[in-house]
Amino acid sequence: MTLWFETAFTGGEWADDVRISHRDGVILSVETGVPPRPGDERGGAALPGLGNVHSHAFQRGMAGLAETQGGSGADSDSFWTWREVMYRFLGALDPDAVEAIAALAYAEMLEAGFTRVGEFHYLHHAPDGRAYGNPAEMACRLAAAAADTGVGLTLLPVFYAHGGFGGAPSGEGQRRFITTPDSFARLVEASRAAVSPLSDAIVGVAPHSLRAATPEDIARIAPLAAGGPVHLHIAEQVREVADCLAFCGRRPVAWLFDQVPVDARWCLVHATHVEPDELRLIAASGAVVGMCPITEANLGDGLFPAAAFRTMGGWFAVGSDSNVLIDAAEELRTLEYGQRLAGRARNVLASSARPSVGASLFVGALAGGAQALGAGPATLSPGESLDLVCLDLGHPSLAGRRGDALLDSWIFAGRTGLVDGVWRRGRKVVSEGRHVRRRAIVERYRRALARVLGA
Ligand code: NGQ
Ligand code: ZN
Repeated sequence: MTLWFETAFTGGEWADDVRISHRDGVILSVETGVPPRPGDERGGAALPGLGNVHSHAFQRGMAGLAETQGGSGADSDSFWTWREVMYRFLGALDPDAVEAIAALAYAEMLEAGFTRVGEFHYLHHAPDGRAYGNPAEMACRLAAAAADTGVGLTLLPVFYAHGGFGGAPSGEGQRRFITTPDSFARLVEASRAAVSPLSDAIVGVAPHSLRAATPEDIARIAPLAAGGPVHLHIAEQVREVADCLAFCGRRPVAWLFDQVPVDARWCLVHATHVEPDELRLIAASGAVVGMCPITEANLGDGLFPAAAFRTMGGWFAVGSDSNVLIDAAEELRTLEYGQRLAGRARNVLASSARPSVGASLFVGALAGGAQALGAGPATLSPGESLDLVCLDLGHPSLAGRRGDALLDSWIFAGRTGLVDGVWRRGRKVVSEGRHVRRRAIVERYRRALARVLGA
């Protein structure tokens, strides 16, 4: 069906009275300044769908369950104790539960305005650490959740071999993640088969971190991406930086660039603790920094120097990571607010070329997200996938707004209900703010969680 919008952010700019036709999930034509024709489906403000570059879908199932103090006082809780809670939770997950949880996470992503997800997938094996009959069984379940919800999937099978720098042995809690370079190559092959039923899935690879993969491992496995994206967690916690310095005398980002060629196919997830010379290395490489502001706040990671990085022309994107709360606008808002609080300033991540903070954040994350996910340029233009988010112009938060003010008001002043319809690959998957399969997906999720949590 042909779509017509009162206004649309087609590429970097706005146009009014926009008519978009499509076939087989791809945009055929975009006309501007034209009235709707009978039979057109009408909407308010159309935006290209945003990429969510970093998700561990299964962690959606434990959202809110790691917010109680474990020992005595705030000092007893850290990223590392959170990780223990997370490992205990994943110990109880079977493939059915993973599929059910991922379907809810992906439905919520679409409802929030994310149309493609980078799934950083490391929960490969059975609870006893043995591979499933199909080594990509879990990847099949993630693909099924993507098919069920319609979200675009960039699957990033994770290589995880060690428990710390220098190839330190992995722990019990990590046995579901572990592969060798050889078994990982088979897993990537099986992952390609797992996503083959999806029309436009992309497969990359993800060495988990410099703790879990040595530079030699990374050099061996990065080519398995075969031109697709390469993602890596890096420098998220100060302890990780200290351990890296103790091991090799270099900081994580500096060491990575010493050891491995990093280019625009790479996404460095977090990169929180970086010095100016490391920032310059990242910016010059064209790699995308995948910030996950809500999760980074939740885990007490620290703040990436995003303002300085933008000044250097660095590429960035956002990810929902732990999925403790899935909301595209809130990721962008949290990103800007972190910079404001740290710098005691206002309107930080904008420029004289684009003074609107909301538009600067959105345009930046759109371009960086598409690049990091190996997808098309995320514009509403002929030949591109019809991945489109429509904001409700009747919502009070958008009253009287036009142009970039729509993005500012969505991101900074929106509560719920601003995202109205979402189309993914030409299919309407969110209507009146709700995923079209929400009821069934929630029902299955509730059953799975009752089983997993023993409630
Ligand atoms: C993960 N998540 O793999 O889920 C990690 C925690 C780790 C984040 N870093 C585990 N946010 O880094 O070892
Ligand atoms: Zn992560």
